[in-house]
Amino acid sequence: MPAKRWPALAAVALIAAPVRAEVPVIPLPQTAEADAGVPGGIALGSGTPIMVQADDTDAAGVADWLGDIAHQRLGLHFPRKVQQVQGLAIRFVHKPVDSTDAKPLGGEGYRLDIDARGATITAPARAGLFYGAVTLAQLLAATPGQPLAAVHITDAPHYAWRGLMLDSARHMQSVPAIERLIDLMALHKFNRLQWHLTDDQGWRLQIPAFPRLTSVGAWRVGPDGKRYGGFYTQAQVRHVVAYAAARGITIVPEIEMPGHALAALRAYPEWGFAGVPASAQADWGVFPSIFGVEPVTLKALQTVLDEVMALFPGREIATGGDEALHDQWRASPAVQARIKALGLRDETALQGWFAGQMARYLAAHGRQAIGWDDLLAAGGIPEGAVVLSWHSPQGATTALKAGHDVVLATDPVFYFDHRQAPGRDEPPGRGTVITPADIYAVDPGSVDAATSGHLLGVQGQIWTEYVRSDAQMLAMAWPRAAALAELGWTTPARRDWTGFSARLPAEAQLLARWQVQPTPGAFGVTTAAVAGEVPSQAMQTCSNRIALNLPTAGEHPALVDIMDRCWVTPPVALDAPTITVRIATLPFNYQLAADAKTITLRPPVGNGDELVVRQDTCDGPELARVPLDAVPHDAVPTAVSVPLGAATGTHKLCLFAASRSPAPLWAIETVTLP
Ligand code: TNX
Repeated sequence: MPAKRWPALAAVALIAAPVRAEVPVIPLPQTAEADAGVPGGIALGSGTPIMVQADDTDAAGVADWLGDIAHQRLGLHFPRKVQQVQGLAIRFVHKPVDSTDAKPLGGEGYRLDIDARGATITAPARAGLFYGAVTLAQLLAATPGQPLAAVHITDAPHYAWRGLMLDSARHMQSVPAIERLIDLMALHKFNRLQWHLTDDQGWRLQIPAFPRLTSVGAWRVGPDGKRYGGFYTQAQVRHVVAYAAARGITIVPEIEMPGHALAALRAYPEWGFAGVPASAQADWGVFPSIFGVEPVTLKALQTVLDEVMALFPGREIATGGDEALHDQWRASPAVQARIKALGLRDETALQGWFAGQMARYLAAHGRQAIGWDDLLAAGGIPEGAVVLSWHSPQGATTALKAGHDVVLATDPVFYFDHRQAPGRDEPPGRGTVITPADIYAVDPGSVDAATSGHLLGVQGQIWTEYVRSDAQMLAMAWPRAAALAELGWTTPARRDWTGFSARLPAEAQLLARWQVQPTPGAFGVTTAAVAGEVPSQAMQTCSNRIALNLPTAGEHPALVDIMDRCWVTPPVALDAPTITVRIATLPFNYQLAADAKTITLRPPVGNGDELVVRQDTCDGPELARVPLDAVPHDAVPTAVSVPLGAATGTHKLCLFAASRSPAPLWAIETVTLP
């Protein structure tokens, strides 16, 4: 035996240890070994053929994709060949990968060899062939026109579920923008797009069985008094589904129930209870509206699911389940009778029962329900359903312990509606600053210790209350989704922020080629401060409860806590100054349910609303109190002069709007010192 081993050991001693290669690819491949055999690199350029084996339709589809993006985005022409090519070529080899790894590569795994023969992508399945092509595309995009360094990459994902969620209900996006999002997701090896198609503000999916869902439910009058809306036709949906499938992405449609149902209930009031006043239709937040539980309503929703299943071939169908208020169920004698008849404990258990009805219906049709982790409280995650945990890590751990499959969709860190940087140039969004580094710092595996459930992966949510354009939607997602992609794909041992940030310049170039314009702060660029000017984004909100970076009719958004219109500046030098406060009135259009009672209102002394300035803290000495009567109610920031009397020294200032009502919503844009 020992004698036989000798040759092998000698061979090992003669071959140089593999050199880990730095590759400008996000998410980082699991292994990349430099190949010193081709010092000048490999010139793959226009004229290099792409070779697929005859009859390999999977490889042919992937080759089409690679050829198209090389042509459209990189200006390279790779002719397609099916016959053998002897020289330099891009080759697709559809067969199991000989991996030296103990763990065999699954269907999404691939090997990419860049060497004297060109680029060879070997994978057992279409998904792997596609990801090999994606890695090659990123390498080509990183050094356009230059030879590629020889490298051998073996790669496979850490998690099975690498998702984004797009809210097309609050604001909708054009089909080309959704397809651009899909392009970029594919380029970062995402494989799920949860498409949030219904919510209180709009029903966006054409359902021929119930035409009013779109003729009525797709339209509303927004806070600006303008009619807003639209929907996706079945033909458009089929197009998007096929477009995504060609790029390895399964669309997971989401039909919200039983809450977030106002748009459907405006269309079919008989499916629920008393509606909300027309003026409330402009609101964001959590509405009391909820579907009823009569058999006719459940049947109608299952008919909707029939149409959904016909459009979306993927296994998972999301049925919402978040933020359902039970007041209307509590107040309804019919619902109460139903709870009794079903032998249920209460409304919470009824929501669990409701979710179970839908999950069983989907399961009977070979599909799998997905729901938000609010359902845990309902004791009602139906067996076999996947849990989307936005209350993670706690929600995730509870669900995992109960044996469920879980996708981490944690708020706020995986919520891409938050602003990305503290600067005033960021577009509107929610107020917590979530940077790519914040996302990268999450360790998804930490929730999975010692549970019988299964962490499927990670998902980033693009909620769109404040995302009013296609361009902003893409800019909210990227580059943050690149950080998330790496959490989903790359093994924890391979991840490090320094390495990731070294790859961000290549990422920025990639985004530019795909016409995404990131926000100024997303890559850490800060705009120079204007002397003496303190924008709201540079102040603390006093209680930081629901801080939003809201659009004004001025040049910049204003950061305001809708639960307490009160700000504290950084320390500023005072010398009996008169400061200028630019302040605007914004619509107060929020459904806050029971939380509405907890809004902090600081009463004025006079009849009208007032701006109050105090020294150091909000209970400190009062420096000024000026009426706000002259400020027009039109969202245009208006300059108000505030003399601070005899104040001297360096102090923080607390500024708040004193008022008796939550409306209008006072929002400070800037404070300027002389
Ligand atoms: C909560 S998270 C929601 C959404 C909102 C989001 C941002 C979750 C499952 N529901 O309805 O869009 O916060 O405001």
